[in-house]
Parts: sequence; C-alpha cells; structure tokens
Amino acid sequence: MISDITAARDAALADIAAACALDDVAAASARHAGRKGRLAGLKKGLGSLDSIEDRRSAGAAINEAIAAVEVALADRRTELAREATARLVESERLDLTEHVVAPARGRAHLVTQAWERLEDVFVGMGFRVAEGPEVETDWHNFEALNMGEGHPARGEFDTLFVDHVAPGGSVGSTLLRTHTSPVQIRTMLEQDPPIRIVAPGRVFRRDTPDATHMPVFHQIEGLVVDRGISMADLAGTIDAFTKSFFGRGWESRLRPSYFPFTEPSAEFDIQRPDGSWIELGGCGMVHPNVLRAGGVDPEEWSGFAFGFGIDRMAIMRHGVADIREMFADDLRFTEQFS
Ligand code: FA5
Repeated sequence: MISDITAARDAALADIAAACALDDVAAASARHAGRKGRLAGLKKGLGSLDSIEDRRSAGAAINEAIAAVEVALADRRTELAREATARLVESERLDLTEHVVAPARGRAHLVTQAWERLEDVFVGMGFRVAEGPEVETDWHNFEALNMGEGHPARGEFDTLFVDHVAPGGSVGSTLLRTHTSPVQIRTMLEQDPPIRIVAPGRVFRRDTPDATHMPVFHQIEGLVVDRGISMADLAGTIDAFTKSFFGRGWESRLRPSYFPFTEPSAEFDIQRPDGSWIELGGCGMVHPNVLRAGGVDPEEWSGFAFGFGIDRMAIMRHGVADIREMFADDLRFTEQFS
C-alpha cells in the first residue's frame, strides 16, 4: 500500500511539474487530487487493510501525499500565472530607446567662444556692449575716422564696396566694413561721454587667406571717452584684459605704430609663455578729429580706443597653428574645443 501511495504521489508531482498551462494544472488536479483521483481511490481502499496499524500509517501517508500534491498544484498555478503576466508585459512593452539615447551635443564655434568670453571679461571691467551694421557708409568707415577721400591709409584696408543707389537716384558710397572702428563714431553720435564700450563684430577685407588672415574675420573694438583719460589708462586696461582673457602666464606690450584715427598710436602684442610676441590689434588715444566727427569736444574730453582680432585671439589661446583650420568645418577639429 505505502509503495502505491508513494508512486501515486510521484506521478502526480511529475504531472504537475509538466503542466504548461493553467488548464493542464486543472486536469492534473482532477486526475490526482479530485474525488475521483488516484489518491482518493487509494484512500477508499484503506478499509481493506487488515490491521489498524497499517490503516493508520497508510492513512497518514495518503494525507501527506494529498497535502504535497495540493501544495505543488498551488505553486504551479502561481508560477504559470506569473509567467503569463510577464509574457503580457513583454508583448505590450513600448520601445522607447530612440527617445532615451541622448542626442549628440553641439558646441559653440571657437570664435563664438572667444567672442563671448571677451564680452564677459570687458563687461566685468565695466564696459557696455555696443554694435553697428556690417554694411557701412564710407563716411563712418573712413571719413569720420580721419581718413578723408584720397588718404593713403585707405589703401591698407582692401575694401569690398557695395553698389548702392539712394532713393533720389544718387549713388551712395557703401561698403562692407573693414574694421569695427565705425562703431566708435556711431556710439559717440548716440551717447554723450563718459563712454565705455566694446563692440565685437564681423568685418571684411579683400585679403587672401593664409595662416593669420581671412577675408571675413572678427574684431572687438573698445572705446573709452572721459575727462583726463591718458595713455596710462589704455596700457592698464590692456594689461588687465590680457591677464583675465589669457591667464597669468601672458604679458602684453605696446609698440609705437600709426593709425589715422589715433594719436599716438600703438600696436598691441602679447607674449606667449614660450617668449615669442604676436600682434593682436591696434590702439591709441582717440584723434581730436575723430572726437569732433562724433560730436565730442576734444578740449573737454579725451579717450582711448583699441581694435583686436578675435580670430587671432582664439588661435592664440588654443594653440591653433593656422587660422583657416577654424573655418574648414571639420568636426574632428571643432569637437576638440568644448
Ligand atoms: C584696425 O583694423 C584698426 N581699426 C584697429 C584699431 C582700432 C586701431 C582702434 C586703433 C584704435 P588692423 O588692420 O591692424 O587695425 O587690424 C586689427 C587686428 O585685426 C589685427 O591686429 C589682427 O589681429 C586682426 N586682423 C587684421 N586683418 C585680419 C585678417 N585678414 N584676418 C584675421 N585677422 C585680421
């Protein structure tokens, strides 16, 4: 009897383990645990056993077997229900990978980075940011800057002219600005001294591209007009600027030079940590004729001005050998500067 019970229990447990669906579990339950099941049949046969002892031990073994089968049935039902839920969840899963992957991040161009940093540095020194048009009049670009018609210095700016017919039919003299200096004039005409502005912007010259020249490049103009401004203020401002834009390891120097719109004039160089000097811009005390063109009385006010090449500052700051590399649109280059 005991061996029959053990065999019936093992067969029931094997059947239950093999059930692949809840229906299979129900069928196994009816076959083994139901009133018509194999174990129930064995239970009915208990009466045919002779001794009470045998009946008792066989009865206990059947009860244990039935309990084990019930537990196995319940466990298998739970397991199959869990698997069914997992399958359902998997089948209804939304693939959001496309939205999760972060898009590649762009970066500001090196010149934009330098431009923004320059603005930050000068705003930190008390300057306001001003701007002017890229298509300028001859008067703002040359004449008002003490370069009248026929002035030899005009030849140094390889100018691109823009045909312009004014409403009355007269031909105006219009050009792509060759430097940011016309913003000096526009600012003085708009605002009374004291003035303290920087004007970053794009400028144009018929220059052939090489390692330090582009036909389209960027400058930042500076203008300070106040009472008692001297060359010492200019030198101090440039030195403070150099230290904050480039860092402590860099020195600046002013070299005598000539610009028609400043007197005296100087060229501004900076020294790299390796000792070599590079020209970054021009500067000087604003010429009295320029102050007058801007409607400012040179007897009462004086000022200094400067104009630096932003592109050159960008290549200097990042150790780029050739200015043209910045405009080749090569991502392998651009991505090195974040
Ligand atoms: C001027 O343009 C003057 N307006 C600067 C100035 C302003 C002097 C105020 C005094 C007072 P210059 O032509 O030297 O000067 O140009 C100034 C700087 O622009 C140069 O030192 C250089 O850094 C940059 N630069 C000039 N030409 C190019 C070019 N083709 N490509 C890139 N940078 C250039």
